[in-house]
Order: sequence, then C-alpha cells, then structure tokens
Amino acid sequence: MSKKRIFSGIQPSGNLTIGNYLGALKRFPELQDEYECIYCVVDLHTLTVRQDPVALRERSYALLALYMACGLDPEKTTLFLQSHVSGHAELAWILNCYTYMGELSRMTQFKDKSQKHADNINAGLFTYPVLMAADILLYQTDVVPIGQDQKQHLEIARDIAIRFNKLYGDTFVVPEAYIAKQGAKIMSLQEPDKKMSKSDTNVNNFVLLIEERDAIIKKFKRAVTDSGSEVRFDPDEKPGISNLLSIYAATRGITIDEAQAEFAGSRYGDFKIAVGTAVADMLAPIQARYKEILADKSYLDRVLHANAERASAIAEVTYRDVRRKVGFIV
Ligand code: ATP
Ligand code: LTN
Repeated sequence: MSKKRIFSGIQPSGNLTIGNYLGALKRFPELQDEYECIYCVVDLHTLTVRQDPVALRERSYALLALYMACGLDPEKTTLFLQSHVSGHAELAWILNCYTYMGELSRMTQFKDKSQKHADNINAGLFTYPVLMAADILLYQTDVVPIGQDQKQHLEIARDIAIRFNKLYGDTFVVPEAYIAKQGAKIMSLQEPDKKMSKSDTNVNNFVLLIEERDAIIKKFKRAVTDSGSEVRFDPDEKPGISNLLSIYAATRGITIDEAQAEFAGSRYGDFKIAVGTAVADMLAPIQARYKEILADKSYLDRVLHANAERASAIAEVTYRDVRRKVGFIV
C-alpha cells in the first residue's frame, strides 16, 4: 500500500518563533518515514501583508534552511517554494469560484488581520483560505499538521473539497487536521491571552528559533506571571504560568501533569529560568545546523529547483483533472 500523504506550509513572514516550532515544525520530521511528506514555504500567502522584497527572499531561504536544520531531509521529503509551482495560484482561482463570501467572512484570522492592518484590507487577505485549500488539495493530502489557529482554515478546505467532489465526482482527497496534544497554541510571553506570533511588533512577546541562549533565558525571566506563587496549570486563573507549563511540556515531550509535578513547590523565578534553559537546550543543535546550511545558498538553490520539479509533477496530475472536470480543453 502506498504511504499516506502529508502537506503543510509555513509563511516566510518573519523569523520563526517557538510557537511555530512547538505547534507545527517540531512534528514534521517525526512523520517523514511513516508518510510521504511535502512541506512548503508559502511565500504567496505572505503578500497578504506588505513585505520588503529583499527581506522576503532572505526569509524564504532562511525558512528552507530551518526546515532542514529541524531534521527534514530534502531527499526524503519534498521541500519547496509555493511560488515555484504555478498550480497553487491557478487552482486557487478555480476554487475561489466554489467558495462563498459568507464562509470567508467568518474566518477569525481574516477578522484579526484586518484589524491589525486596517490600512491594507486587500482581497488576498480575504481569499487567503482558498489559496491554502489549493495548497492542500493539489497534492491529494491525507493529513495536515497545523497549530490550533489554522483549524478553521482546514475546515474550509475540507468543505471546498467535499463541495467540488459532489459536483464533479471524486477529485480531491478530503484532508484531516493533525493538531498536537501539547504545544498547539503557545501564547505570547507578555500578553498570555493572545497567541505567540512571529509578526508581533513587541519582541518580548515571542522567542525566536534563532535567538541566542542568553536572550532566550532573559525573555523567559521577564515573562508575565500571575499573582500567587504556585506553579499550577489553570489557563483561566493563571494564563502566564499555564503557558510556560505548556511550553515546558512540549519542549521536553512530557505531559502537563508531569511538568506540573516537576515544579511543585518551585518559586516562579526558578521555574521561569528552568523553562528558558530547556528551550535554549532544545534549540542549540538546530541553531548550529541552521547556520551551516544557510551559509551554502547554491546548495539551497539546488534543493529548491529539484524539489519544485517533484512537487510540480504531483500537482499537475490533480490540476489537469480539475481543468478537465470543469470543462476546460486539456
Ligand atoms: P504570522 O504572525 O505571520 O501570522 P504565525 O506566527 O501565526 O505568522 P504561520 O506561518 O501563520 O505563523 O504558521 C505556521 C504554523 O505554525 C501553522 O501551522 C500555525 O498553526 C503554527 N503556529 C503559529 N503560531 C503558533 C502558536 N502560537 N502556537 C502553536 N502553533 C502555532
Ligand atoms: N495558513 C497557514 C500557512 C499555510 C498552510 C498551508 C498550512 C498555507 N498553506 C497549507 C498548512 C497547509 C498558516 O499557518 N498561517
């Protein structure tokens, strides 16, 4: 039997945070033997928010290098840039015509981002989930590893697939979300009621994967905690401490209960240093590999080129079927 297929993507919209890592990226390499994996640097999506072209290009290389530094092997896994496979934008156009304004208006990411970028509420921001659906459906994806915040977008991708299949007969695999038990929603360090996000303007809200050890520990020392003194998991009463417990549990690969037991009786200050140290330890080997890989741009270009061809070949099979089914001459 052929392996089930995984697809996921991350935007090169900024440096990756430990939220991206613990919620999504950390699990990518764990799946690469059991599944056929395709991981994309979704550069088209980033244009929904203004980008500096030079920085965008650098961040795209950086994200590819990080994928590899985290253990993704470009010989085993398809690692590529979304803009290198034209089928993404082409299928997205077709799927736009099978998606309703009402559905898109309900997307919380659209509401959040339109508030954040009130001066640039562009059509791409609105149809963002349709491009994401195209990414996923183009590869007949079975499983999509994502953080909690992307669940709603995955639902819409499923709805679009089901709708299209009903109209034209089986065309797309209907994908399933794969959301981690631990780390699926890492919150901001200073404002633990909102999600940690790489495009946050306050740098103390996030910890980057490429941050120096001392800076990481300092940010954890400064993380907002709550009144009281008990290290206990209670997201309503103690959102700051609970977030740190989630980070620690996901970092060490243990349960929240185990993390809580480890710090029973600890002082907040000691607990925060322990979390920062665990995170810095987890990131150290990744950072070393990342620097090495990023230094060799011509290698990265070769990977991108070879992998884009592999991805295009898979994508073209689906896209051709779609074109035929909707009535285009193929
Ligand atoms: P941006 O701030 O530019 O919107 P982002 O940091 O939210 O970006 P994305 O590129 O949109 O990151 O997400 C990449 C992956 O990381 C997705 O699967 C997403 O669900 C996951 N992710 C993002 N933020 C978190 C978080 N705070 N906790 C857990 N997973 C997250
Ligand atoms: N929208 C996602 C990034 C993304 C994605 C995808 C994730 C774009 N296309 C396909 C999984 C599958 C986000 O994280 N903001």
